[in-house]
Amino acid sequence: MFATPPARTPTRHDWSRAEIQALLELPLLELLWRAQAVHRAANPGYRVQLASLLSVKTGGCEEDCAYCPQSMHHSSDVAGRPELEVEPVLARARAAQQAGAHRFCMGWAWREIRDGAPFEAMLAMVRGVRELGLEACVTAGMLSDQQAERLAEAGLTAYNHNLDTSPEHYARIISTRTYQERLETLERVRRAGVTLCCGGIIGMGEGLEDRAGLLEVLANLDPHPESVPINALVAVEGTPLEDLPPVDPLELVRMVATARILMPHARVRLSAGREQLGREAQILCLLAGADSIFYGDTLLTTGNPAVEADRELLAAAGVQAWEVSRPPVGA
Ligand code: SAM
Ligand code: DTB
Ligand code: SF4
Repeated sequence: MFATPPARTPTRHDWSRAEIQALLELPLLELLWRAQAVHRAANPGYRVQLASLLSVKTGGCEEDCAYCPQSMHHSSDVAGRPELEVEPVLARARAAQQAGAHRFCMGWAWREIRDGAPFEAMLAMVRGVRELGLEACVTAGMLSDQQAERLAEAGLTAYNHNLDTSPEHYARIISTRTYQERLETLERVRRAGVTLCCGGIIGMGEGLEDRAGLLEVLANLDPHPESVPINALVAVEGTPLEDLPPVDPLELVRMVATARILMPHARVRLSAGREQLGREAQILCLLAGADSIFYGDTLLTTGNPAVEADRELLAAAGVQAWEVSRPPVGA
């Protein structure tokens, strides 16, 4: 006799914006209670996944994303540094693994992936990260079907490509590529059989209806993205959004909780902006159903809490990280 597998929590792909906005506006404790109920049913044996980030190609990007310090359109354009080579990237992946990371995410400040030596290097990095036993994620802008297929062959676990905000607010944030192009990139990644990491940012001057609008597009993708990063804007000097006030931490908690209710089985990743959050607000995000964080003291170009601080955070919350099989030091 085979044991019956546990029933999956039903998932919907027909959410209306009004329904989502009503969730975002629930009394906070009611929202948290509902998110916890969904989370506990969908993700028994809750553990937090630690994902480390590395910027392989930094700065000088031709896109004009208003939040991004790597855009060449802004005075913040971070000091362009030479693109990292395969071996140093794999050394960083090994170090992240030693520190306890389970996923290694590599970023390129590109509008789209170009063929040639940098793409071959990207494929070698993906193969190397997978050989270590880590999940490998790449974020590098738009791609072709063929590039997506080659990344899949190299063993890529996930491709990160965010929708960032609602279709309506989007034009106020980015003019150099369309929402539709982003959706097409997501489709290509799906077709190639690579899992999707797709989320957005709050704190970019959007209204509640825009937050609901972003979640509406994400939750109505079928299947849902396997990973949903929820970022709070890191307002970097020199970007057009530099003067925006920080988001109220409880707004981030609401966003995480609503994402959890809408996408019960997705990994909801508490992403940029954690340095501005207190310990208690981060614990509320975990309670709301976040089951992953970026781990390591830098995101791509901006800061993130130190590894020790995150270990203390998880200990204070009484939450365990995923177990990682670590290769011997020096391997
Ligand atoms: N160039 C690629 C792209 O745009 O897809 C990959 C790198 S890009 C930096 C990855 C994501 O980081 C963006 O889509 C955005 O959601 C997030 N991001 C960038 N700057 C941010 C900021 N200042 N605050 C919060 N999130 C940010
Ligand atoms: C995501 O949604 N957030 C991460 C990851 N995916 C690539 C990036 C955050 C970047 C924050 C600004 C910076 O460090 O440059
Ligand atoms: Fe370029 Fe990505 Fe930054 Fe936009 S978010 S400017 S595409 S690196």
